Amino acid sequence: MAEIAARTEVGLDHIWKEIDDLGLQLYIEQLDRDGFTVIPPEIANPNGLAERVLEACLDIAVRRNGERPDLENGNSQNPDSPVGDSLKAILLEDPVFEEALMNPALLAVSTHLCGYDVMLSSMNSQMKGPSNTKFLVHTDTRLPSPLPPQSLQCKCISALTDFDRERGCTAFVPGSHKWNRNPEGNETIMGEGGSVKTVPAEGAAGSLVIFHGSTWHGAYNRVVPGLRASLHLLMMRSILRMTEDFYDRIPKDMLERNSARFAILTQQAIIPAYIDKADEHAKVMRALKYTDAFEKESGIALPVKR
Ligand SMILES: O=C(O)CCC(=O)C(=O)O
Ligand SMILES: [Fe+2]
Repeated sequence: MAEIAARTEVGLDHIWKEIDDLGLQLYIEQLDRDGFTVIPPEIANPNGLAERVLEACLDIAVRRNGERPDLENGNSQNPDSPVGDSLKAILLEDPVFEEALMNPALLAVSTHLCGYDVMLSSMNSQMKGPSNTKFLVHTDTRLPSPLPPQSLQCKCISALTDFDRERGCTAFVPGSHKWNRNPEGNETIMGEGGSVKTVPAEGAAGSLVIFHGSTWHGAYNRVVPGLRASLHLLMMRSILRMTEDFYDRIPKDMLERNSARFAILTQQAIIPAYIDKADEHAKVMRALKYTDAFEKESGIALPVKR
């Protein structure tokens, strides 16, 4: 039964071709088995993307906080936070973030998990220094248990500096995405006093960590000097409410220099709540403009035209 349902899923042939072309088969297998995967820089870091993203993030930190983070020896400004310091809402600040969103490996794997109507919900950068505060194990799907088996959303974490356990990388409970529930009690605690066994998502700078919305995860404390830098993209199915608002906020020239898929990814084809029939009509027509352009560009019909 599941196989028949899967074959009728929109764009399935396209996505398998993308996965094959990019050499991602093994990583998709790991993702489906363990709930997470780490794609190496050879595939996930075209044209030194991560290095350029890191530079742009450091520049934003200077603009916003007046100080350039010291990756070698610095501390978080917020050392009690397990996530360190966040730079939020950065997509519009530098064209390199458009490239980070359009990274073919990121899109292929996000589409495998969430379908061709997947959208960018938020993009932020994190810089984390040494800390003792425990990062609690959680899922990113903000629903009470039981969680649905399909991924409602997925998180893509681009490692901008090396990721390993002592440098405070992301931690996963392999296979937990199949348990369809959130961790509870001491399942949320890693290490002493906890009952979950986590594994580190290790990889050189330029690697891309991607995980299913129901995968239990947290992060290890950094125990060596300096900062771990990462870029986090939350990708969500289009029926959900997005974290950041890109609707009608993407400049025309940005839409023009990118593909029709970029407009879908940046929420241009959503239909926000309407107040009357005329408003509904206007919003549907606006959405259709972007949906049609995408369908023409890709030959892929989006699942629902609302
Ligand atoms: O910082 C990390 O490695 C994980 C953070 C996290 O929980 C997330 O981005 O969903
Ligand atoms: Fe998370």
